[in-house]
Amino acid sequence: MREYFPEIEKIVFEGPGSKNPLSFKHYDANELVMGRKMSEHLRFSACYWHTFKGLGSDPFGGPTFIREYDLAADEMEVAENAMRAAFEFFSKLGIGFWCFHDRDIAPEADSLQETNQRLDRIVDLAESLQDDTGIKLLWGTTNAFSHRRFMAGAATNPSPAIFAYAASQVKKAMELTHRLGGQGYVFWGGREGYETLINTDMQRELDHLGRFLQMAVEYRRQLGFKGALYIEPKPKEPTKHQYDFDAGTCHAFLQKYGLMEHFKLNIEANHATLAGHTFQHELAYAAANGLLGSVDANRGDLLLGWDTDQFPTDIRDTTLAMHIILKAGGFSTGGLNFDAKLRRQSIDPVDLFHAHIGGMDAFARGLKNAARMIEDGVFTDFIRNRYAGWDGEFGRRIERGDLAFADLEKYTLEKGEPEVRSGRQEMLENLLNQYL
Ligand code: XUL
Ligand code: CO
Repeated sequence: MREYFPEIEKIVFEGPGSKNPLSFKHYDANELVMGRKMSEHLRFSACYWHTFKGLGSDPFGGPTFIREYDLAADEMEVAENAMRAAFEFFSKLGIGFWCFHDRDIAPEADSLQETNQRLDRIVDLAESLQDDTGIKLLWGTTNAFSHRRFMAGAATNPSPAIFAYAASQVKKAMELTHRLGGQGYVFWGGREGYETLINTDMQRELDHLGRFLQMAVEYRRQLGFKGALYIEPKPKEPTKHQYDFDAGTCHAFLQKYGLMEHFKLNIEANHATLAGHTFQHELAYAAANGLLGSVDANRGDLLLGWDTDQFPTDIRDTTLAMHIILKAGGFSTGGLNFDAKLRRQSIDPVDLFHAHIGGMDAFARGLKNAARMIEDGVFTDFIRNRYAGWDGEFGRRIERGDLAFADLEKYTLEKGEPEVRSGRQEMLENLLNQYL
């Protein structure tokens, strides 16, 4: 069979002392961390769109990457070659999962019928490649944002016909995800937002989005799809304001439309920072509200205000993220999907390997650091002690709802000025650095 990465051997763990750039220094799939294999904790996934369909273009220039699998004349042959190249890549990298949008794996044809037939054909191939390699689908999703019909949104489009088109697309993509044994299905509101309120009925659009997702829940039940449904928050880009702004906004939305028990969140690092939060904040908010589902692992750039989707390399970030994920009990259906792309000048296929190896090693270090932080218990103990007053009788009575304002006033008049304590931030920051 034709190879698309002939110069690359299977990437193996060689340890931190290795000088071989095409090896893992920290990610050892079978190493046990807190009693569980690293591969099971981290559940790494590669994404189809950036890794195989992103070709280095930016708003100022076209593609810079030339890929072997793109060279066939027929577009379906290109699609099949790309799928074979993808599975060769996943196998050589030793990554257990992948993710796709419907339109990444098969190009759109002139009618929905024909597009769906193309999808069936390509999913036949994906299914057999999954069977051959044991690589699994982390989640599937729909691209209802690139085609011009979706310029004013999909589920939030002013036109019910476009809402229906998007629903038809999601229905098909859910079926394909189910067929491929996908462990989840993502809703990222590509253009579910607005450019200006002068032409937008926000209340109506939000109600439509709520109804759309209720229909997705109904269809999940009908299909017998057992995978999780996720919303992926993002505050802006491509629209000026995206309705799924951040974890908090999605939480309110899910509650309003009766969707809390059906959805979790797919938290993306660069979307968190675009929303003015840290990656850690979004994970912590999701975990605190039972919404932590999956992660799109990447990073932004402090000096650029857009979604640069770079591969994660910052050990502090991966450590703090894994600390929250481990404390929340780890992933079940979710995982760490590299929703990240090569820089425009990284034109060689080998750059794809360097990028993923770096991301996997960065999260492996994060995992090991976070496990030590949890095993040593210093941060947990500090936080427990900081709130210890709430474990006493008085604190418990407030939490239980036994006391009212008048009782608290009486307590305060009796006890006088309360004691204050240092938050010890600098000491804890120094301590954190000892784990990195
Ligand atoms: C866009 C983004 C998407 C979703 C899937 O910013 O993150 O690729 O992850 O549609
Ligand atoms: Co994403």
